[in-house]
Amino acid sequence: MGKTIHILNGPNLNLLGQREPELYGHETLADVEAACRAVAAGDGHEVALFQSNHEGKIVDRIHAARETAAAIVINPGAYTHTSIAFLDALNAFAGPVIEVHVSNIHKREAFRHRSYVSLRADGVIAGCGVEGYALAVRRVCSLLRN
Ligand code: CA2
Repeated sequence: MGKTIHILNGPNLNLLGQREPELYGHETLADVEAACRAVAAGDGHEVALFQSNHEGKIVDRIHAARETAAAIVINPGAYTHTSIAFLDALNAFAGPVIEVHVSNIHKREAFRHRSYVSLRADGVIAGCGVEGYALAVRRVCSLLRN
């Protein structure tokens, strides 16, 4: 198993920092990647950030992670609430999985309260803004240490 932590992002998250800052903040995915890299480096891990608006492309990335990743941090975006394909792919990944949501999905519409990915995730961080990604990487580092 490689030492890379894969940070996967679902649809529309390419817009982070560009739209709806009241909900998703001012930081971009590039900022997220830099923050995660700094945390991971402390434990000698690398990070690889990927975003796609296409469900199958993320499924392919999860499959690839089986060979190349030590752990997965995933914000599935709206696929959180619909994608059994993500759940099935993540179930085939052996390492730690942490699910991240920038907003607090439990404070929002009822349809956002259910997460298929949570059925596999070892931990869930929601409502901590983009800081949640770095918190997730911190948790992954500690799980990989033990
Ligand atoms: O809170 C989260 O991180 C979400 O995963 C974000 C998804 C939403 O469908 C989930 O229910 C919760 C939406 C991502 C949209 O990202 C944008 C970012 C900036 C501007 C517009 C959309």
